[in-house]
Amino acid sequence: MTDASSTQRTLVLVKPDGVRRGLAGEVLRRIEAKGYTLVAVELRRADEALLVEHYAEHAGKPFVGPLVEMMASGPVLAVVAEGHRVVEGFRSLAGATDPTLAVPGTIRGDFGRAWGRPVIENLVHGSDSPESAAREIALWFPGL
Ligand code: IDP
Ligand code: MG
Repeated sequence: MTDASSTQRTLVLVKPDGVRRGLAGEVLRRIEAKGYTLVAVELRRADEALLVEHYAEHAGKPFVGPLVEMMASGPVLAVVAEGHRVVEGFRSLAGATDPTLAVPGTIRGDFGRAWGRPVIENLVHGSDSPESAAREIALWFPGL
């Protein structure tokens, strides 16, 4: 199929814990090995305003302060990946939010664990719907 409906994009972030662990390349490798296309890749530091906007759905939750602080603690690898059903596909590659329970074979299941800190460190972010993806890509890559 070559119609526009077959093309979808998602925003992936290798979070600072993932970059610190040296897993940026591994995450890109898994996205490419699964067959998705990289559209944009940028290593950058996110400022607080961007992160608060990015996590707007979690505003008011007790972990949002520690989450924004953790996300600003070092560089993030921001990635736009493309392919039919890539939003669901990357969520499947990432695994469950809780890295203790994430299934081995997933990024979080293979490389993540609990550290007993106020925010769950789970290495990657992936948009949770096509609507979230459009909103998040516009935030992180306004030029795309
Ligand atoms: P997701 O990243 O799997 O989509 P969300 O529920 O959107 O999970 O939460 C965003 C991020 O906030 C998570 O990836 C994790 O880092 C953190 N987080 C989510 N729930 C909790 C919690 O209950 N305690 C601490 N941190 C959390
Ligand atoms: Mg989410």
